Amino acid sequence: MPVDATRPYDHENVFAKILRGEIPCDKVYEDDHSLAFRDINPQAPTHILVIPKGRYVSWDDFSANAPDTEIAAFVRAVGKVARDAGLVEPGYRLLANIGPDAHQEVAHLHVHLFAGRALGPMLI
Ligand code: DGP
Repeated sequence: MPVDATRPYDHENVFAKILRGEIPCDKVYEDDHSLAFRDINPQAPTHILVIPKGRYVSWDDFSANAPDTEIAAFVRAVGKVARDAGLVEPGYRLLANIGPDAHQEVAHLHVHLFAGRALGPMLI
């Protein structure tokens, strides 16, 4: 069920449980502010989710409320995950679903990183 990204943070969302270690994940990267792990239902040969460790529901919440250090760290983490996975060439796609119209299913901000095949034009 898509989430209402304007609601307060739900501490029982699945990524909050992953961050607390209550649910396992296939981790590919972690630093003080960010965590990256493989999507449980991959839509491409490489499908990684990158999340800030802070409790943010949406891009709006994150960009308005996160300290600059967390925002910078998250942007750098996404870039590092792509670089370390060798994806800069031939390329990759980043996507963030925010709110019900975009079918955001998990109420913790996450960026999808898709790669590993020619992805074709983006269809929305
Ligand atoms: P979105 O529609 O952007 O909110 O996508 C949420 C993604 O989260 C979806 O691609 C599946 C993934 N996902 C949901 N539950 C889990 C989980 O428990 N573990 C992992 N690794 N991914 C999950």
